[in-house]
Amino acid sequence: RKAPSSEDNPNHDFCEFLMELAENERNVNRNIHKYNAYRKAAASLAAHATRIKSGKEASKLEGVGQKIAQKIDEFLETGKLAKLEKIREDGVGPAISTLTRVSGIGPAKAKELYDLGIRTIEELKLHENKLNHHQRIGLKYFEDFEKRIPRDEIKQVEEIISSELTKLDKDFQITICGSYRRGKAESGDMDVLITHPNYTSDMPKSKSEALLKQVVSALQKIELITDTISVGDVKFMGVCKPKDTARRLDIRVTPIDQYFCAVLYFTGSDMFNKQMRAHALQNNFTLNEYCLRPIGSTGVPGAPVPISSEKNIFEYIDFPYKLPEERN
Ligand code: DCP
Ligand code: MG
Ligand code: MN
Repeated sequence: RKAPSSEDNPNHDFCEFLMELAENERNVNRNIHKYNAYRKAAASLAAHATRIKSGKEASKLEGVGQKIAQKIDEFLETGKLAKLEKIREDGVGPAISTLTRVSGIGPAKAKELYDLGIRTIEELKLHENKLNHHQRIGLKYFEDFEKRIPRDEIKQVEEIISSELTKLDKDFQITICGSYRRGKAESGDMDVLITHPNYTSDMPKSKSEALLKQVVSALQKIELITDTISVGDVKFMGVCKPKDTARRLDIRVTPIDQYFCAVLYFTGSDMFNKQMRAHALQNNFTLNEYCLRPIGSTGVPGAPVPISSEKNIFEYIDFPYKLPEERN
């Protein structure tokens, strides 16, 4: 599937205005239904191989209803959308979109800041006291976090982490997940999954917490990790700086017997995960980042089924196997 804004998508201008309308629904009106509806229509148009010539033609696509068809006609006739012009002029949506570019700032927080008169990143820098720890780090590295991470750099970090962990214990296993595992040329952050054969799900969470601490400390020591946003018993969120640019780094620890469900979840994409979980439910299974469980006739999930590979999860729920590259 092509990205809605990709230049080689013959309908990219329609997709762009739909995505802008979507953002506005989420950020200003807090209407997730309309947000999803616009995004779905944009995805349909992006998947369509030829240039759409009218609203009527567009309305044949999945997720494109009468209202969106009218907007396509208006855009084809006038080259713009009155609704969008108004949104841009009003300025609330664009200001909120700007503020939500800071890691840790969601639409609600952005609206709160907007109501305090803060409109731009420059103005936000004068009001750091309004931000929590995560948001301050987001602001501190604002420019760096906007930069995409090339595959090569992630590969180098993988090698560094792998060699550090081997020094701690040769049995540590690491897998870089997220968009990197899906084969993307560039990623927004690095998603590192760690497991160890001696750590199983029947052990207390303190075991996971200790492993995570050990890993994070080692990476701080070599000055790869520079900041911690948050750290719990299974998840670290923070910052690493392999070269000149600071990068967002997520680390998860999983028990060895939950590794395949963890790797599947952490590889994503988030849309793919939603699809696959819905498919699992249709086949009377419940799937999450920990395990796959059959749902009995009473509607209660049973014990987790044993899983021998990622593919095995697809087999249980009768879902055609997809390579990581195909999970977008
Ligand atoms: N994930 C999910 N649902 C969420 C957030 C994450 O299922 N709400 C899963 C699927 C994601 C994976 O975790 O692919 C990693 O999350 P990221 O936010 O790092 O997303 P990606 O790695 O897919 O993309 P990016 O390149 O932007 O980091
Ligand atoms: Mg990622
Ligand atoms: Mn991530």
